[in-house]
Amino acid sequence: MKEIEILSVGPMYPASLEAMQSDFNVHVLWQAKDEPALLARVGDRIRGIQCFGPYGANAKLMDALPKLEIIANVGVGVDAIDLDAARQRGLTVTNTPDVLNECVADLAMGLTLATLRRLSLGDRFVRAGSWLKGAFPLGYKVGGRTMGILGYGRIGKAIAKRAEAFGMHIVYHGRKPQPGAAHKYYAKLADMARDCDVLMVICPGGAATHHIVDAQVLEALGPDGTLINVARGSVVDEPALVRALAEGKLGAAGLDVFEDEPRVPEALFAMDQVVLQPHVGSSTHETRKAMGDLAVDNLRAHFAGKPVLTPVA
Ligand code: 8YV
Repeated sequence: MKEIEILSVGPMYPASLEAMQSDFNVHVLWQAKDEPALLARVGDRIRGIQCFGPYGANAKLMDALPKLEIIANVGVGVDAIDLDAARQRGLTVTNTPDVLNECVADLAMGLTLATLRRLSLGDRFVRAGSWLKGAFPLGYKVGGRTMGILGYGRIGKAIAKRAEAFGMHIVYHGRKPQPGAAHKYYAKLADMARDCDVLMVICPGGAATHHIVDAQVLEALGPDGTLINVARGSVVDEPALVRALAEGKLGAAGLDVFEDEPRVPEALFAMDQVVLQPHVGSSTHETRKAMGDLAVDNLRAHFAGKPVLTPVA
């Protein structure tokens, strides 16, 4: 397959990149000093793209690659890929579901614990020598609280399993109730927010979920409520979130994702009730390798004339 030319538009795990480079002729756009020059030079020979999360593919890029057949994303979320444009051009799009469920769910639970038990603040307290001057303020018990899961898919269920092991009670909201689900369904997000202590955001990003966690939902979650977002920043109205936290209308937040990454609203930096992470849900050696390898396997299958392993519907 060495004659097949692939464009790598975003970083991937080094061992997976090496595997892709050993099978294909890979042009690494994200390492190029002059991206337009690279595109102009190789664009009309590229048959596959490998993306990564926010490094997606828009219609303009697809137009610059007239022989493009497949877009293989490293990541489950495909909101940075223009799926309509891909469909119109008859392109195959793949992602990397399942292999990241456990690590994203671990981080979701970690943020829940860190926020309720104030772990980051406690760490800062000890380092600053403040313990010598007095006791650390109390946190909140995890067990017995209700977690409302927005997006009861594969990762949502992996989070539910962990939260239940910590003694939490689970409810969920999505477009429709899931047959045979073990947990109570809410048709309205604001109703679930009113009834839960921790709102866990783990639904896909994109137009359909843009700002569905708005000021009304945040106020329903309330001054004793905690928002955790490990999905996409676009799902939450970020200015409304900052306002609700500043005004005490929302209790606390644990955030791994933001609307304009890597830019994070500076107002959050001074808030002790907020735990911040740099979009690291899937960032472990094991999972990033599994994601990269799956993307490469999708490319291999496609160019061998076989069905791809994990197509995006
Ligand atoms: C990636 C993710 O870390 O799979 C996804 O959709 O959000 C993560 O696994 C992310 O895309 C990189 O920023």
